[in-house]
Amino acid sequence: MKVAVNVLFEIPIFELGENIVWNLYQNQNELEPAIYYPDGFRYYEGAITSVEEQEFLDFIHTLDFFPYVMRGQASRRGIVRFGHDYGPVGGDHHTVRPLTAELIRLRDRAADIARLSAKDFIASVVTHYPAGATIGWHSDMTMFGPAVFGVSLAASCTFKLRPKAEPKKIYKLNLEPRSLYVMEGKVRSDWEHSIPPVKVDRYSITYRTLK
Ligand SMILES: O=C(O)CCC(=O)C(=O)O
Repeated sequence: MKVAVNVLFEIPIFELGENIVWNLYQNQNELEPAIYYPDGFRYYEGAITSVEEQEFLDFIHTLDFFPYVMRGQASRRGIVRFGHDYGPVGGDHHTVRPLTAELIRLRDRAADIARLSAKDFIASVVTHYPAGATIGWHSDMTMFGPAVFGVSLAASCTFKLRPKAEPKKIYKLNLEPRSLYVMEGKVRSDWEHSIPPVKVDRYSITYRTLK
């Protein structure tokens, strides 16, 4: 498994349009590029195997997704919440089930990799992004605790991050299927994230604690 080092980055390397892209790959030795992430962001490729991914996808395909509604507008992405009910999905309220055995297994695996306390992550959201679906700029609700983690399934996507104080400074990375990311500290409190339109079906499973 490729474990990324979590270090503060400092140097904008190149610019794309009006956005300064802070995606830094700085060769510190010739074999392993050092990857610089925003403070509090951690990324682990290969957190689960392809066989496990397929098992989780089989489980996911049994779920009924609700379109996420934001300010009266149904988005293309669908969600299913587990473990904690924090209100209607836009207009559509649905029953929130306890975390299933599959979700607990994935949570425990991911928390072990990320050295987080698995049992504290009582809220989970499974999100389906069909081709063209996005998630706009946001940071996770303040009712949730200081660490959030997510596992990506089925396809990669671009993941964008920007400091709330400097929204034009956008940091981009690729989230690979079967990878795990963690957001805590500054990237959780002082940054926003978004996903531009995905090309093909992608799923994510996000876990949160409550304050
Ligand atoms: O799909 C993802 O990995 C991101 C999910 C997300 O940002 C959210 O649920 O708030």
